[in-house]
Amino acid sequence: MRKLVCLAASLFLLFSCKEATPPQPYGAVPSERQLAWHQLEYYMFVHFTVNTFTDKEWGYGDEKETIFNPTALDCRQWAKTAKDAGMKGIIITAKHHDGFCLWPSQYTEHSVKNSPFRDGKGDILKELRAACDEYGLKMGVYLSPWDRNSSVYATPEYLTYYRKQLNELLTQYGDIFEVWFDGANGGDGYYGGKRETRKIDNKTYYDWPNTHKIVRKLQSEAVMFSDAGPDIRWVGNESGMGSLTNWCLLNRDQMYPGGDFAKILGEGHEDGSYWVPAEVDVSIRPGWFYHQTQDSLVRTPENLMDLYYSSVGRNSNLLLNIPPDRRGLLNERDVESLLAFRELREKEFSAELAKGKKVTASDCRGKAFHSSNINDGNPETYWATDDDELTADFVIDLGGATEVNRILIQEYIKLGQRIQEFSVEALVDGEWQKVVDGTTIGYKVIRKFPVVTASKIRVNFLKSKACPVISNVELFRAPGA
Ligand code: FUL
Repeated sequence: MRKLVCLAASLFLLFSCKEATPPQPYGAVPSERQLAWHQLEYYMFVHFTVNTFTDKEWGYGDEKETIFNPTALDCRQWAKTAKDAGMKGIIITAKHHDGFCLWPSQYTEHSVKNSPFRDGKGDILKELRAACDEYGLKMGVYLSPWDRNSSVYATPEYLTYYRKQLNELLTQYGDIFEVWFDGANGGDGYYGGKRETRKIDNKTYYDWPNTHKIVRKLQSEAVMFSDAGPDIRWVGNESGMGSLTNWCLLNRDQMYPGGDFAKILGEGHEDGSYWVPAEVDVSIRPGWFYHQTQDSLVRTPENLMDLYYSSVGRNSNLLLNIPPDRRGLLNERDVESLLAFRELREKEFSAELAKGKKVTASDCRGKAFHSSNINDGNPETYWATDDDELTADFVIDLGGATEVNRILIQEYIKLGQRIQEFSVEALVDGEWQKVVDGTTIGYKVIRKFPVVTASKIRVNFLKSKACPVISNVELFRAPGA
């Protein structure tokens, strides 16, 4: 009898659902290039330079080009590993703080062209491009603004040099998906033999707006990363921790790379006027560059899984650094851990339980926005409530007692990031039990909870800036408790 009443109620809701117009976007929304970036989720960082051969993290800038001598460099091995690991691209340190260039820049002698690598005829960017194309990966570049080798660093002339190098990178190596602007600057360096400390004003020296224009002009689809965007922001730490509350929004106008903003960058700004989502950059080893002494300290697959939850699971992308060793290869230990992490991830998310199950909601904006859109596998359809319904819930009927311990939720971010507070409950033996308390959602959140044997799962949107707009919900029974 109870079942019949429920069926009648849901049929009533379905047919009472009216024709309606879509919700208006709320606040800042992502650009096309940002939407494409969100979907990448997980990609590789490659830190490689003279440091690999001097065992340093920050080269001083006085390293002889001749020390750069990888004996078996193979970008195809990097790309194959990235592909096998389930990553979508590779971002390479074309030039780190030491100023040594992995491509034969025509504007400096401090590059591969004066090293024994490929008898001075080598170009790692070119080799990486070919490897990324072969494996269907995107390619990005890191070009350190701080240059401890350049004699003109800290003068206006350096800016011209920096931009010419950027120009080389953005015109000679095909499509670039992300340009990484690092904010680090420690002051002292070789600087063409002066060996002194050079202070610059992070806010004004680099004239970022005009550098950004170069990127937009030469690679209109590339996103730009820095502490302050303009497209993608640093998450504020290098330990792999995205923030549980994570707005894709930022008041970036007063911010700049190298400023003191780490505390703000995790959460972003709830009232931010620009869409600037967070990227979690973290290394598989304690250092960013390869050091043999750290061979025993490679993150385990389980640890990488934790990183995945604290990055991709918290509305951020994961940029995981795998530093090549002195051979120019990703070390066997790192590769093994990466591939085992992929297997773990596949097992973790292999049993999806929500797809095709009946979903009923407290409110329906109209037929096109019915709650059945949240588990139809189509990211372009979504459930939305009426404009004035800022609190709402939906219930997924699992069709019988089912073990579940993970939930994945996505907002339809083309219409902005709206949810401020949500909770998840499970119906266990006829009683609703709360399993998750949450704040923001955004592109994606994945939350763990102890296994419950539930017949239904209810997601409550408790506070929202504008009517909830949800494109996808998935439930899993991951191995373990
Ligand atoms: C930092 C740099 O100083 C590190 O060496 C590394 O490149 C990291 C990704 O960014 O700011």
